Amino acid sequence: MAQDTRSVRGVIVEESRLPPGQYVPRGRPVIHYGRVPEFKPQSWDFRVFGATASGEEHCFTWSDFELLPRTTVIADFHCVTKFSLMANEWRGVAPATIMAAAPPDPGVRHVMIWAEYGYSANLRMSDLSAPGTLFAMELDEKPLSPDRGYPLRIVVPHLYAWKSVKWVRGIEYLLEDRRGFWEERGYHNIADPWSEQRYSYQEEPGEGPP
Ligand SMILES: Nc1nc2c(c(=O)[nH]1)N[C@H]1C(S)=C(S)[C@@H](COP(=O)(O)O)O[C@H]1N2
Ligand SMILES: [Mo]
Repeated sequence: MAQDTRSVRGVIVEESRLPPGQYVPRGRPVIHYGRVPEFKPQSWDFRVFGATASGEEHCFTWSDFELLPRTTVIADFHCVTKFSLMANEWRGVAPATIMAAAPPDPGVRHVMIWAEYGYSANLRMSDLSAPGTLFAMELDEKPLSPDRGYPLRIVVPHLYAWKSVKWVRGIEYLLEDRRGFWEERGYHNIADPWSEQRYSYQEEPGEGPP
């Protein structure tokens, strides 16, 4: 069963509970595939492309992005390898802010989140607009460290953490669902930790692209 989400003086607080099969490790593991990319503020951009309402691509520079209003989310997150990181305080830009600046075509039900080096994860539009989902620039009142995704990562705390893409560079609006990096390599298309949607062989009809 999914957890409750509350809003306390403008801060989104996800109910803290351990999903089935998860444990709280000692320390705070960092994991990713490949190397930590270098941040180059001059050439960094955030592209919103694919099925936009206007048909045009929208591009934010780092100085545009830094000026967007920020909100705070306090939430746990759950890696499919079974560790969970509890009570993270993320601060950054709500997906709704990006979608207002660069709206999707009304037919868009899915998105691909793109990162440096071509890492990607697909999300349903409903997961992107869930109250706990955030484009985070800060963790626990400090800028993200390079290995946690500096300067920008998405956090999707209600799904397994491979969907919480670090070093994000854009959103692609999709008219048809498509699998991202791990979803193509045997992981579940939806990835709900509360029902242990770990692997693609567990998918029910309708939970993944045909
Ligand atoms: N760009 C990118 N983002 C990524 C990954 C990755 O390999 N590349 N790994 C994911 C996985 S599997 C997990 S568990 C979390 C880990 O986040 P953390 O290092 O902050 O604990 O990042 C996710 N985001
Ligand atoms: Mo993970």
